[in-house]
Amino acid sequence: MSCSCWDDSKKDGQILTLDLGSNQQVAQLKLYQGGSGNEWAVKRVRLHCHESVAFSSALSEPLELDVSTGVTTIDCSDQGCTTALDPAYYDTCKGVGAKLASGLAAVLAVMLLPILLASWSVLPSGGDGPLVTSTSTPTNVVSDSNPNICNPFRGYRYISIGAAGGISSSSCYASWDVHEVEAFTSSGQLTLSASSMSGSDDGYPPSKAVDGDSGSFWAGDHDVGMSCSCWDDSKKDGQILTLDLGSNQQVTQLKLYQGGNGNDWAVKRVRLHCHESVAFSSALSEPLELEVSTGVTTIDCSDQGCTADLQPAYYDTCAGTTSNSARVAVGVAAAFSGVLLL
Ligand SMILES: [Ca+2]
Repeated sequence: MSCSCWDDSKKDGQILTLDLGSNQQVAQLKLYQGGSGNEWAVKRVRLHCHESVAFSSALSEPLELDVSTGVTTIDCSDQGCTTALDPAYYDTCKGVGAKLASGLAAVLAVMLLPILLASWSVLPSGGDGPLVTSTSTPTNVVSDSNPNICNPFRGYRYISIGAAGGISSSSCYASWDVHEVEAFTSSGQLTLSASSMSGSDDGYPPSKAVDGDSGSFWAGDHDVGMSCSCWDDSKKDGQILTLDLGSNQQVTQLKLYQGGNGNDWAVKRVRLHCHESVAFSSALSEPLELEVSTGVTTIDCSDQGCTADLQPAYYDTCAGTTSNSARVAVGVAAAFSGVLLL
């Protein structure tokens, strides 16, 4: 975190998540750092609002604001957020104070509010309904400098795959199994390493998802509960696997292997997140959400967006029915990231 080796890819590289216990309308947040002269205080933070432990960049863009080395009081209302800094803003990297902080934060929040409202208005209303296609409307595209839908072809170091639909196992506390993930560029297959911020079942670490053996698998933490019997959309990204490509790579193809026909621990839908640091940075891109096969899902990406091929065809793990919507899923995924490239 030192200014001596800081670059912006480290934003969200250290991140603290607060659990409010339940959905709460927060009127004030107070952040206490070590105070004037403290060498471990940052000058700027990002606030992320989310409904599940893992980041959900579909829910909101982060609010980025300058903070005090001492106490920063962030007051929020339906008009946005403003800050009061005590002591005043101090540039921890340059060692100088400035007075721009509170005004800037207020402007930022007000500018972001219409964007947040636009995002919320197209969120699924709950349950496990059809894929939400309305998020492909260009309302989420703010400007060239702002995020759009994750497209691994654009070149990122990390791709996270989050569960976005339940598994057929009837036990609520059963977890998602990912047997293997492969990633390719125009030069060939990449060597991947994997981790999970949502935890793992003992004996089934994330490395099992990238070991070249489609028989071995990563099993997510059972505490999240992926079963259709207790699924709700707040669990999207509740189990998530992060792939490290080693360096920034333009991925042309991703292959996701689940346990196959009849496997009780396969999900019917996933979210892809593209990011530059291990912790999610929702400023980089919205997730690409798509239906997947219980077997092998091949996701091809180009500068036109991504399409998916499902072998076997899409099976609704919650309803227990196979449908022709595999083709729909392909179309939706294509439109989904294609429209947002405009
Ligand atoms: Ca494996």
